Amino acid sequence: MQRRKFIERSAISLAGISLGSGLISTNLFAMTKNTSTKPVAVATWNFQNATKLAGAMLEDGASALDAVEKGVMVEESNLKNTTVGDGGAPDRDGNVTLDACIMSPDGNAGSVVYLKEIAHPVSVARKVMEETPHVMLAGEGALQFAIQQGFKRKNLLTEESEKAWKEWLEHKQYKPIINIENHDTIGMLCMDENGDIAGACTTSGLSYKMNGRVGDSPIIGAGLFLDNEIGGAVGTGMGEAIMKSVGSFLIVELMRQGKNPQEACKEAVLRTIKQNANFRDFQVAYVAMNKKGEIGSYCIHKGFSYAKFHNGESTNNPSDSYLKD
Ligand code: SD4
Repeated sequence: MQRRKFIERSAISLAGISLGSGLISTNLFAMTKNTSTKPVAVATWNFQNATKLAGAMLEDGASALDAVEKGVMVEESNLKNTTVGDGGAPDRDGNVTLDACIMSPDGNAGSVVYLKEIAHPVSVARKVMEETPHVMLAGEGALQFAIQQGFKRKNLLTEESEKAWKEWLEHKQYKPIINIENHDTIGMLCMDENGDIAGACTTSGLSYKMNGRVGDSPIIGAGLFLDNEIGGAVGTGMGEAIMKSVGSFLIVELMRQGKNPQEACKEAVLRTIKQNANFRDFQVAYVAMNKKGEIGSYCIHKGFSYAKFHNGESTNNPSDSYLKD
């Protein structure tokens, strides 16, 4: 029987057997309560549908890698999410181009950038990791590879996103600044029953970006990094700032040096603030998990939160921020 269910059922039956003695039953229940931090799933923003799915899979014994892939796919399929997967906002020329990456506990990684017409770029990234000698495939080559692997082409520009893009075209204001109210990139970290960590990150990037622009999300070390001996980190927000500080790699290295996930995320954000005089104009946010299953997060602007699923409970957790209002 799967471990958590076993613990719950044992606790219930033990409590039942000892009904005659309140004291004994309480003690037995306390002894059998599951206090382990594993398994656990966390994701950027309030993507609880994604963490619930991944968390339920983990509790049923799935590997961190399978759970993290399926978890982020929830948002890739969500047409209301206009910065991930199907329904993602196009670039300024009307092309929907997707970036995604995945990392497994053994340190292997796969990534796709500027991928068109494929609704689940994270799964193509996993195929790159598992079926090729490479880490990253781009554009037309990534699309050809996906088709060879059996993925189906699909028009990802929905009526709504086309309409919004056409409205944007009327003013054509291109500001390489993220509206801090409009972040939807999903980065997720999962720790399975064995304590192994996997991560994934997937996005359509900045809305109305320049054609050819690639952000941090598919860059190993920027939007995602993990070391199964230490922990993992994922980022969201202004990709350019995250890339310039190799934020997720930095956080994992800071955890290696002894910082907890919260301290490490804060240090990475402080570096970005130091590096960018215009830091008030954009958001950068990180979530990190260490090998103990402890979670931390930090961001520039108030308003970021992370979703977590642990021990049957789904929560949305507001992050501490540098700017308080
Ligand atoms: C990017 N980091 O492409 C992504 C954008 C993002 O929520 O996080 N949006 O720069």
